[in-house]
Amino acid sequence: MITLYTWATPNGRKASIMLEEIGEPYEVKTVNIAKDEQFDPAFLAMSPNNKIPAIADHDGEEVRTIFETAAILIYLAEKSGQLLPASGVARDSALEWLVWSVAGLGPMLGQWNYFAKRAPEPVPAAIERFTVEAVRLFKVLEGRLDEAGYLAGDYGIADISAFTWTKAVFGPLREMAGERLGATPQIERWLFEIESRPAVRRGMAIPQV
Ligand SMILES: N[C@@H](CCC(=O)N[C@@H](CS)C(=O)NCC(=O)O)C(=O)O
Repeated sequence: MITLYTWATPNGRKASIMLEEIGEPYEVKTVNIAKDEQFDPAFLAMSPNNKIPAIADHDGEEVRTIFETAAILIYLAEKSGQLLPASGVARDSALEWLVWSVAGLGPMLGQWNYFAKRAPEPVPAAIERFTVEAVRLFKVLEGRLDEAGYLAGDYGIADISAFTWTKAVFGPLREMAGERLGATPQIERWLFEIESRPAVRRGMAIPQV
C-alpha cells in the first residue's frame, strides 16, 4: 500500500494520475499548502523541500519515501513495470521528455500563471518574459507531438507530467497570447486523448477538497 501526500495542484495530480494508471492501491493524506501544512516536521522529514507530492511505500520491509514528481513517476513506473520502457532508446526518450517537463515546462508555466493571474500587482516585464517562454515551450510541445504522437512515442510518464500543467495553463495562455501561439492541433488532440482516459479522470479528482 502506498500513502500519497498531496494537494489539489498540477504537481499533486501527476502522482494521483500515475497511481490510478498503474492500479496501485493507495490512500490519500492531504497536505493543505494554503495552510502551510507542508512545513509540518513530519512532512518535511519525507519532503525536505516542503513541496507536495510525496509518497510512502509500505510494501517492503522498510517504508520507502519519495519526493519530487519525476522521482515518484519513475519509482512507480519501475515498481509496476508500466508507462516507462525498461531500456534502450525508448527509455532515453521518455526520461528526456520527463526531465523537460519537470525542469522546463512546469516551472515556466507556474511562473506564468503566478504573474499573469495571481500576482498582487501587475509586473509587465515578468508577464512578458514568461509569456514568451510559455509560448516557446508550447511550440516545442506541438512539434514533438506532431512528430511522435505522445512525448516518447507511447503514452507514458512524460505525458502525465506535462499534461497536468498544460491542462491548467494552456487555455488561459491562449487567451492572453492569441496569435503568438499559432495553431496547436496536436496539443489539443493530446489533451483530449489524455483527458479521456478513465484513470486520468479519477486522478484529476484527487484530493477531494
Ligand atoms: N519540483 C517539484 C515541484 C512541486 C511543487 O512545486 N509543489 C507545490 C504545489 S504545485 C508546493 O508544494 N508548494 C508549496 C510550497 O512551495 O511551499 C516536483 O516536481 O515535485
